[in-house]
Amino acid sequence: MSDLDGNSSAPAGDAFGQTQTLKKVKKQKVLLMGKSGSGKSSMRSIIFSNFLARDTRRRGATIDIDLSHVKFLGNLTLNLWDCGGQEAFMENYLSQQRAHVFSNVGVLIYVFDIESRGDVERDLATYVNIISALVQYSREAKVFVLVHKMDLIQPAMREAVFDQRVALVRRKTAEAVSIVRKQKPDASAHPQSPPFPSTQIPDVDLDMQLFATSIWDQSLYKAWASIIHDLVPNLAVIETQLASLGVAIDADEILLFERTSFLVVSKWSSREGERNPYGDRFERMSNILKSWKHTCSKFTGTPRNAEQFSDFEYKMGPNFAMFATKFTTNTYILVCMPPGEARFNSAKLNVAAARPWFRFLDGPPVPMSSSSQMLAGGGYGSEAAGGSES
Ligand SMILES: Nc1nc2c(ncn2[C@@H]2O[C@H](COP(=O)(O)OP(=O)(O)OP(=O)(O)O)[C@@H](O)[C@H]2O)c(=O)[nH]1
Ligand SMILES: [Mg+2]
Repeated sequence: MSDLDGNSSAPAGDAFGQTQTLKKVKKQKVLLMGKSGSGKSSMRSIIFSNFLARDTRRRGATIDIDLSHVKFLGNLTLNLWDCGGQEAFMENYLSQQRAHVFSNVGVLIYVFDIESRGDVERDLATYVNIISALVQYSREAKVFVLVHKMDLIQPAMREAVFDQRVALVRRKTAEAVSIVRKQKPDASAHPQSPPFPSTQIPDVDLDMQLFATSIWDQSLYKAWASIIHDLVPNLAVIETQLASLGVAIDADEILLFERTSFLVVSKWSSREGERNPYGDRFERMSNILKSWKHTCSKFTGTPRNAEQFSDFEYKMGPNFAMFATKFTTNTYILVCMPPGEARFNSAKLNVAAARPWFRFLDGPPVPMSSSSQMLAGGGYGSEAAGGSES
């Protein structure tokens, strides 16, 4: 089976012997836009190319569009369009390249530099033009607005500054959408959509989320994990299987990370885990494990993109225990649980035994009988490129 975007699906068995339809391949066009210097390329290189935040100071401005294909898990490819934000380029995207840039977009990420004093009006005007073009050519696209460089705002002021910007952006978005609503529908702008009668107004209510971000803390991971979350194929299957594993090993919490970006793909919490008062613990773990990976690379002399650790254990006396371990080719898994040596060791063995049920994360589904044989043979698939920019 395949749809218009070249995405395809196939039936496959799950951990519990049921047949589910697993999507094989999904490609998503992701536009990264915003004014020059707002921090687009910096965040992209930190999340997907293992840059440190301080390395980004040396980055030059992006010329025109920097197109990269990010393989995220085995079955999701992000076609990331990092669009240089200098005015001449922006004008060009909105005029000559309009159809080329704004057609078939799955996600638009618009980055506002919160520190761009004086330029706010101009930035907002550009944003309105971008939203209008997006709605014209890809009215189903999701929009993520990142209010970025929040580290430059005094901590006590951050919430108020963010709320103020959110209100402004929401108002401008509504304005942009209403302008498009008033325009005569142009069926040629949506070659894949059925043409609508000229009296019928297309539904252009935007699916939009806003985040306060900075490359200097975990907020970047929260925003990008949300962006990725809805794009990951087979999420329901992942969630069900993670929950079954969590219950089987009596864990408090399980996190599944993509191996290069360390973004949280999925998570499960027990009732006890849900009582944890630290709401930002998931993105904090992404940040901590990625920093630890960088430290490993520094002390072992291996390249930052190479695999650096297979196992990380932490036992906090009578409070809790956790381990993070290489799981499938494209993922790491983190398990947090009550203390106890026997429980800990048995959980590690069970996580290893559960690997075949998550093989679909690495690519096209394989029949469960053949993946079980692989486990019996001691091998676990071949290492494939995944989760990194090309
Ligand atoms: N303080 C602070 N600086 C940041 C942050 N993110 C990026 N920067 C800095 O902003 C500068 C510009 O970043 P870029 O990523 O090149 O900006 P860009 O949006 O790609 O710019 P163009 O390619 O010209 O469109 C760099 O010096 C970064 O180090 C942030 O969260 N906080
Ligand atoms: Mg750039």
